[in-house]
Amino acid sequence: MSTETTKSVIVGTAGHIDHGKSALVEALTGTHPDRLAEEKRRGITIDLGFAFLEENGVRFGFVDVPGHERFVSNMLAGAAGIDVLLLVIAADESIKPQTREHFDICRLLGVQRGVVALTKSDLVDNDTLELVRLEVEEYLRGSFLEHAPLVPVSAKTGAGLSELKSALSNAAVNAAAKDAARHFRLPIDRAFAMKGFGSVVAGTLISGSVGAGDEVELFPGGERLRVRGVQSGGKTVERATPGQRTAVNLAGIEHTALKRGMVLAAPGKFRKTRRIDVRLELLNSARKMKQGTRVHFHAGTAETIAEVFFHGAKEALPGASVFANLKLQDELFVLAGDRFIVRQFSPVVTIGGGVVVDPLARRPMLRDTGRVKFLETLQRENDEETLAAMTERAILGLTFEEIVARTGWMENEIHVAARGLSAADRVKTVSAEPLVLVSGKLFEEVRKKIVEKVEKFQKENLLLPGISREDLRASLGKRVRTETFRAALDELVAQKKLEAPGELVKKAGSEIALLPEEAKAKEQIEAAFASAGLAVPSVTEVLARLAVEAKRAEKLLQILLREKNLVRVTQELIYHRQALAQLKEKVATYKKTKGNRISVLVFKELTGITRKYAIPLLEYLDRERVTRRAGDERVIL
Ligand SMILES: Nc1nc2c(ncn2[C@@H]2O[C@H](COP(=O)(O)OP(=O)(O)O)[C@@H](O)[C@H]2O)c(=O)[nH]1
Ligand SMILES: [Mg+2]
Repeated sequence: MSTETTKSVIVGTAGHIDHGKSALVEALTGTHPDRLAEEKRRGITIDLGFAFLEENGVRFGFVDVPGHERFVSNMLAGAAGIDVLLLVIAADESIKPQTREHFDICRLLGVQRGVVALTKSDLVDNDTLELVRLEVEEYLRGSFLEHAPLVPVSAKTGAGLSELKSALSNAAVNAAAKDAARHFRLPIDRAFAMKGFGSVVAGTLISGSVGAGDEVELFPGGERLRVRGVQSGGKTVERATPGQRTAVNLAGIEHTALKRGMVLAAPGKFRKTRRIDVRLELLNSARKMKQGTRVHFHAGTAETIAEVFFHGAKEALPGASVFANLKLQDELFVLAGDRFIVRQFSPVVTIGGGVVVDPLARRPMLRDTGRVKFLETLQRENDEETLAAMTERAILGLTFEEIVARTGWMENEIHVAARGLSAADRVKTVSAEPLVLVSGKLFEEVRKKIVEKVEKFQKENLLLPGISREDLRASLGKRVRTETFRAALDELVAQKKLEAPGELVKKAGSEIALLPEEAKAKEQIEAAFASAGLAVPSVTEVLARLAVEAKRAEKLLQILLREKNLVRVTQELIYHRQALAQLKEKVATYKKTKGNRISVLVFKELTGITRKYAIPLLEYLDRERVTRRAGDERVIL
């Protein structure tokens, strides 16, 4: 191990009450971990205690837990972040109920390594010690502690302490370091006020880093808070990195609004949840669990009640490992990969635990037959497979934000996975920035729908040149994202299946086919307005003179308007494009020769029209920003 980088490791005690956990922590660190007056008076640990030790280049943070069965929920809050388990078994009592329960919990929480301390070795003779050693070895066979060192110690005489320290150091070397480069997450296990500082929260920093000046988000409430200062391992630091007990001084919030179970996290990235899909493992000692069973649920430092629904099964037998959907009574913040513990509703004993597979799950539905396969894919933890499976099931497509909230991945991880899938044509990137992914199947459906809608529209509106983009978009409904629509349309245009001139979309190569009498009528309409100049005839009058019936005449007029050869100035007044262009020229010439102000009267003289036409035309010029109204006059712009 390099000497310049100090490794930070959390050691958590576990074991039955009175087996000497707290005394051992004191013997190792010099700090007695019991903090509360009641704990000192009664001589038992009620809540979590903390102590620090630097040894062999490792910064140890000790979390000492209560052994009493009534305080297992406090124990759970402390067990959440531990790297190395210090399993404490008194040599004069051997394995007792909370030895088993705490050990089950640590195993279910995925703790990977640890050391066993056979405490109170001063109270027993060698034969007893050997007997206990054999019992413990037998008990741990097949578990993650099978090959862990068993160290006899005495907090009273100091025997075995240096062996225990080196055993802990060895375990620390092999402990996987928590990653400071990931998103910041600190499950809170304590909140208090400190004189002169204000609100402080503390917990084991499990991921990312935090420093003074950072903005953080408080879950589940979502409050954005500013970090005033940070302590790590009991010392003030610029930034706290993972694997240490971390205290964060927060601005802008009362300490009474903060409590155990809340989480501080990187702001704006995550979502709280009430429905999670999990892999649930039942202990052999548990009872058979039925659909809808209520259990106590613990994740990180949080605790709530959960209702259990099995995917693809009606019940789970002791020792089983199954996929389940948990409906949580309170909203929590968990990420995929987080471990949890479930305890029987009553009497309260630990019955199982597992790992969160999808933190933002939908409620279980019978017709959702693909869910188990989906969860199996997620559990394999291959980024590309996970992203492909998530995209497959996203009926609206998947946004960058959703991916972060569901996976906790970093930006570059998401982009790498998305690029890989796009290149292999397994998902469609319909927008690169911000990233939006849809499945190939969904994209093809949208393409197909677009072509169908355009064809249907053109069939029903033979005299119209195409459907407007807006109408086409609306015809697809809300279940198609705008990004998906745009990408699909662009692709259809690029492949020359559709054309999209201006605001119109039409089949490639389609032209309006007019019958000879329609073509003639269309010319007549245009000519009527072209020859009228500014004193235009009424629309009804023009259309009535044609040889085609009213409905077709109206459509021909629409074509001329769409082609912009005719322009609607008001509901009643339609002008030919040329007449309006000439008018604008006249006004421009007037400005050059006579100045930039013109009254209605002068405008009427200039154009030779009556008030009936003059006012709407001036308003039209205002809208076109050729003129601007100023009292009774117009300013020519
Ligand atoms: N003789 C002896 N007594 C011990 C030793 N360690 C702890 N004790 C005593 O055992 C009792 C329980 O210890 P404590 O650390 O509070 O146990 P915890 O409940 O596991 O934290 C206390 O009275 C301690 O003084 C030891 O190594 N030798
Ligand atoms: Mg204790």
